[in-house]
Amino acid sequence: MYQLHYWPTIQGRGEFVRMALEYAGVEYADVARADEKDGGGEDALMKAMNRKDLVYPPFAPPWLEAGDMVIGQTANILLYLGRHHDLAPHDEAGELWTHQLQLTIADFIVEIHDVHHPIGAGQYYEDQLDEAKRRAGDFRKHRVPKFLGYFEKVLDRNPASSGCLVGDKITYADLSLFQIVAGLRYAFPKLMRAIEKKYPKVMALHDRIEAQPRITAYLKSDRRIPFNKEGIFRHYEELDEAAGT
Ligand SMILES: N[C@@H](CCC(=O)N[C@@H](CS)C(=O)NCC(=O)O)C(=O)O
Repeated sequence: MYQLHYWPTIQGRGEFVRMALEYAGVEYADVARADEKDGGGEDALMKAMNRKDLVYPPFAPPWLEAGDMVIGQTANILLYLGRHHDLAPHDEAGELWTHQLQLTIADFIVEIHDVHHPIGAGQYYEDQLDEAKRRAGDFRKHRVPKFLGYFEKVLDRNPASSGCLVGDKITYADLSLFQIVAGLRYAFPKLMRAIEKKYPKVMALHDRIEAQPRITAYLKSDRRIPFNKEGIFRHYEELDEAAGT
């Protein structure tokens, strides 16, 4: 059985892996989410991170333990899951294209995070509020349209015209794009209400993923951690407007 190692109280980057595991119907242990008495909790994650016996140590959570392998980097974990659970095409070009889309999503995730922490991830939000406001204006005006516009274009150009990003089947990249839309709606509700209609294919893909039976069940379950102010997607009233500056 797979062991997912990630922070126990946030969706964060771990959620992109959880979405793939849940959609594939794969059994996994979300290690740090177990009770402390059963070896879970943040301490367990810290302990796992400080393991001295790992010859190939991951840089940061999430990582996935699959048999003897310890696989770090969200996009790399998804590359692995895509291959083993039919969540991506099996030909080289299709596999790389899906991975490329995921790496672009990874870039977007960094920018989404940096809106509320533009100066330092380890510093309090309140201590970088002015910079966060400036960053948020630029993010809303330039970066959200650029990324969402890109994915709309990819959906539009998919030769299979399937409504999915790659070929005619749901891949982990589609699951990740769902999570991006869900997160942006939570963090920037005013902005999203104002701009969503410009990206009809992205929004339709979100709805289609949400309606997949295993995903619907997962989203209703207590395995899905609610969005909160510690994750990557954070709702701060002062960072959300219908437009950018
Ligand atoms: N590029 C890595 C980034 C991993 C990462 O930044 N993880 C965060 C949690 S979402 C973390 O714990 N970072 C600790 C740090 O950067 O010091 C990935 O996509 O998995």
